[in-house]
Amino acid sequence: MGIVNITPDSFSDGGLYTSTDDAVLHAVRLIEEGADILDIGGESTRPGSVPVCVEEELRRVLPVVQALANNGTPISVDTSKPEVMCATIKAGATMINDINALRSPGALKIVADGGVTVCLVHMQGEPKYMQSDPQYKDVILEVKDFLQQRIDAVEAAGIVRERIVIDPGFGFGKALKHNLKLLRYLDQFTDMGMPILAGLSRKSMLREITGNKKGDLVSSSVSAALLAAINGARILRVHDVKATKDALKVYNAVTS
Ligand code: 8Y7
Repeated sequence: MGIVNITPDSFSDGGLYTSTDDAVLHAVRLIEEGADILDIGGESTRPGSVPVCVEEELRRVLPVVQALANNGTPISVDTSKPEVMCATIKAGATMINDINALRSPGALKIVADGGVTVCLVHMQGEPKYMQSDPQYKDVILEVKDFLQQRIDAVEAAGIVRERIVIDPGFGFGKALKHNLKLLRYLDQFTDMGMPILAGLSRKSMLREITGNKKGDLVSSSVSAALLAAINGARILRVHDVKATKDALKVYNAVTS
């Protein structure tokens, strides 16, 4: 799964490219690099980030989904807002990637009625404060319990099992030790019976481990993605599609 982040327009008048053009060009490049799914997002959910309103998120995301939908590569939309889910599903998105796990009022029904896939992500707290002091007694058990509760709610709303993906939510209200434990024991999520998605790409835990700066996290991201795959992840949410595919080719060659 290749990440397409849409940033605010840096220049909406007179610039060569708008954020829409930039995002579409980037998406096409990720497809060429071998992405099987694109994850399109218009609101930063990084730790400490501040939410944007529905209108602004739609203004960023919808034209990009419209440009890319129905071209053969499935489109996932990274959003927690029911209005954004509804509009992008109508425009052809086939997956909703929700770090809030469809807890926003109305979200369950929109995804059920749309017949699309959902990725349920675990998060402790909310993006603004989630990294201040995350606490767990048993991180694996607590994340599994939360995901099982959300699976139950999602199934009760009429979303079939075949359309549910689970994600422990690396970095979402987790200290380094929690992230490491989740990655090490990721295979303990396989008995929940749903495909596991892992998002580790360029996350701050990799900065903590390597001591590297933001611009120097490709090798550590690929390593983490490969470990996640070995431990049972079926979908890898990454910025560096080509590098990650190369690592997976080596893994597949050795194991097949
Ligand atoms: C994840 C994610 C982000 C993740 C899923 C970042 C939107 C933060 N991380 N979605 N989104 N899983 N499913 O650093 O780990 O990319 S945003």
